[in-house]
Amino acid sequence: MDIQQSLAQPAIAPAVTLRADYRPPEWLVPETALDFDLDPAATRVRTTLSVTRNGSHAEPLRLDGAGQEPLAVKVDGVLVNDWRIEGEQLVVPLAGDAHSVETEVVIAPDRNTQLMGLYASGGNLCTQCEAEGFRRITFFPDRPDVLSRYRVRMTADSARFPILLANGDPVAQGDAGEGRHWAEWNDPFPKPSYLFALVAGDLAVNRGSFTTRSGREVQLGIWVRASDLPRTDHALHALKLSMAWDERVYGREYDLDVFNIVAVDDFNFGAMENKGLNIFNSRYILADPDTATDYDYDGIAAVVAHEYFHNWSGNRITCRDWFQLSLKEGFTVYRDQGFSADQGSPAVKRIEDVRSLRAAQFPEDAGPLAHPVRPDAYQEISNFYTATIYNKGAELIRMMATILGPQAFRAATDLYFDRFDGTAATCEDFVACMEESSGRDLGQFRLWYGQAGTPRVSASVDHAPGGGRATLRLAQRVPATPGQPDKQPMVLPLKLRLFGAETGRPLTDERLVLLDQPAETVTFEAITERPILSINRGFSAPVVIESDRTAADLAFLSAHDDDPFARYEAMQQLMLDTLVAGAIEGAADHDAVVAAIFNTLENPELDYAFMAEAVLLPSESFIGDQLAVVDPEAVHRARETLRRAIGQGLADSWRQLYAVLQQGPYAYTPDAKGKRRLRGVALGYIAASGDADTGRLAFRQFEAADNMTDRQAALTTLANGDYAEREAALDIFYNRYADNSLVLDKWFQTQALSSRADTAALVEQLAQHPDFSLANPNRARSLIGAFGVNQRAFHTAGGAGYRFLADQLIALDTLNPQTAAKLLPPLGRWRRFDEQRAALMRAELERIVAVPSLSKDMFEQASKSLE
Ligand code: 0A1
Ligand code: ZN
Repeated sequence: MDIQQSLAQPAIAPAVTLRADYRPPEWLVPETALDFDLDPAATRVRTTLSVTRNGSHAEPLRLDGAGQEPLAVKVDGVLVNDWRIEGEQLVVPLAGDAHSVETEVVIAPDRNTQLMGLYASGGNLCTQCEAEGFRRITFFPDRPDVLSRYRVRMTADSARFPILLANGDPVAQGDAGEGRHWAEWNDPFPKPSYLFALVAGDLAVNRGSFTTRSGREVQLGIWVRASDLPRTDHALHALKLSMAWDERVYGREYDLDVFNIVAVDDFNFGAMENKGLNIFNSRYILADPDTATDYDYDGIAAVVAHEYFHNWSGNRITCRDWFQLSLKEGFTVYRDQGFSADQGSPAVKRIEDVRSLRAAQFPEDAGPLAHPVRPDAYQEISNFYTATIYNKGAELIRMMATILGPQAFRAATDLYFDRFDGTAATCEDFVACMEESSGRDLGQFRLWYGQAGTPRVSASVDHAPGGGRATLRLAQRVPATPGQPDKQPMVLPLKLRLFGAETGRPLTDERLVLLDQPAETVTFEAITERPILSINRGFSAPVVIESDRTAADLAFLSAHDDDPFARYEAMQQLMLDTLVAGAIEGAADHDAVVAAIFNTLENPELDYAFMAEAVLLPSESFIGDQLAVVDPEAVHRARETLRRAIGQGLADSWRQLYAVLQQGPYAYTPDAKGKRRLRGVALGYIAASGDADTGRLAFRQFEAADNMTDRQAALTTLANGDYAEREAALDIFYNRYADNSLVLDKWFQTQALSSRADTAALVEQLAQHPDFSLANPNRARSLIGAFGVNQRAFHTAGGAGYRFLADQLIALDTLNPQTAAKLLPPLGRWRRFDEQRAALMRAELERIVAVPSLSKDMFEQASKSLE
């Protein structure tokens, strides 16, 4: 009955699914009718499938389940008993080529701690079916290439669940007697089971409408608990902007009469694109100036857009199998990045996206969990919702757009949407459309889908003094990754330009070089002064550039490059070189960095948001990634020393900026956001200078702030230091927001990310705090997830941080394997550390793998991390 809610079997050599084993489904399911008798303790699900044999074969119908026993099985309306359970599948022999098959099960949403399938959150009922959650609701061929039309009937207690929502359009509703009511929804678009959704609850709605360019009026609704209603306007606005943007930029219109979004507090990921009924983690819906930062506002708009864009890139055209996940995710991330770029500064957006690629995807690609954008094998598909599938996948689309150019790319996406509408497609289908529409050969480009690892490109320019020709030597190397020892050269689209070292003028136009050989030279004529190379402009390829540019050349580019990304990048490289020298040698010359920052702050042509990005130092983890063996304390010292030099060397500039950037009442405009961001950076550098008034200054900002961005910036500064005001600020913040779980997450996270020496001990204490709970994924991530990426704290000598993380993951795995497995990767980076740390980290991984009845999610991640 409800044994389906118990967790996975002991993780002894879980089965591996191979991409090469793909076979079309044996049975199709053109129509699905679901009848839910909803109750948190025992929900009865009656399912009627119309099934048709696909091709000529004699195989029985196989329906996926997750441990549940069918209470009854009917074929063409008649009870049968010749069915059997094989593994987790219900197998029903069928004589003809078309039948109706009915099943009935009872499930227990209130015992569902995995948050997959039908579960309870905040007293409401909701679903999450991607990737394989639908089988936890009912028996079904739970694979993305079985597309079905769904009709859903829900009956529930009228007082507890006054609102009943499902995919598609509402059809009818009525009274069911005995205090219960019912509603029926119909989705006319065939869809895979992972896009199924229902919500039952006591919800209030912020309604809007959008008229599509062909004149269809769409009713929009953002559904939340009544007290959260005032915090839904930003999401609703972002939804309307997204709908207009997709029409304008991709020619894609919405296709149903209603589009609903529901926010829930307990959610494993960010949000889910269920057809016509998106379900969101509330952190990506709820915002007002008092509780959400500018970063949160931007994240909400991006995720609302992402899920909305999936209606075409994901729902109308879905994935044939889960190995094709990046078909919908990489493309949709690329689309949401374009949307966000158009709302504000494209340069700043690109910098942010590259920063997160480097923070999450590069280490993944360099570690034990590296996998291609189109993987070849998995044990648990939930483990493949990764930065590689999403963010590197988006970079692949971006490179194709760069190679084709904007018009040809748009023509190619039109072809793709037209040709594959209503089908389950592959990454190959997408690339073939790019090729066919543009006439370009993308044969070698396809290696990007199959080869893991971040390519490294070396670049150096020769120029004889007084001579007219410059020669650029390029070479590429793709590092070995698990299961892929040898790599072939890839196609790397590199945008580049030369600048004159003497005049500061560009010496060439921007060129797009497609590096597709192991090594190549590019020549430039009529170069009359020493050239300085600007390469990978706009981050045109997701690679690491190794160049011999000096500190002086990088400082020059940081001041003169006309590509804003390249300018930022030159500054980052200059900082990184200085920090790496500091970490390895214990000291470094800081003057070039300080001077370059000064020039950036003094440049009247730059906007504040860009300045803020450009003057921020690379993170400790990213500095660590550049070292042969990471020494977390040396990295921390080098970074703090440089921060102090910048703080002290430019003390007047920071003070002046801090005063000048103070604003009147809060506004959410690009200019106001930029000012807040740069002022926050200035406060950080004032603190780094060590001036005695820092605590007072930060506390004053903390108290005077009329918005969360300023308040959180001040709190972060205080939490990182040893100020008298530190405890008071943390207490005030906690008490002020004690009933707002999203803000309490910030309270936990800010402390877990602290750069103080005692953070590891503090995090252990916070895990005992009455407000800490592993049952809520946001809360678990805010403490455990943040701690894992705090390089200094997590790697505190002695291994207490490793033990703590492993303890938490083992506990969390019994509740929610998916969320637990996502937090494991920091332990898998043991190869990057000294022997002592590596041994301690391995020991914790071994302890995890040895846990009896470990989930297959955790088993896969932990065992691969040990290899
Ligand atoms: N398709 C969603 C991501 C997602 C994946 C799995 C989930 O289940 C726990 C939830 C959401 C997206 O790309 O937004
Ligand atoms: Zn997505």
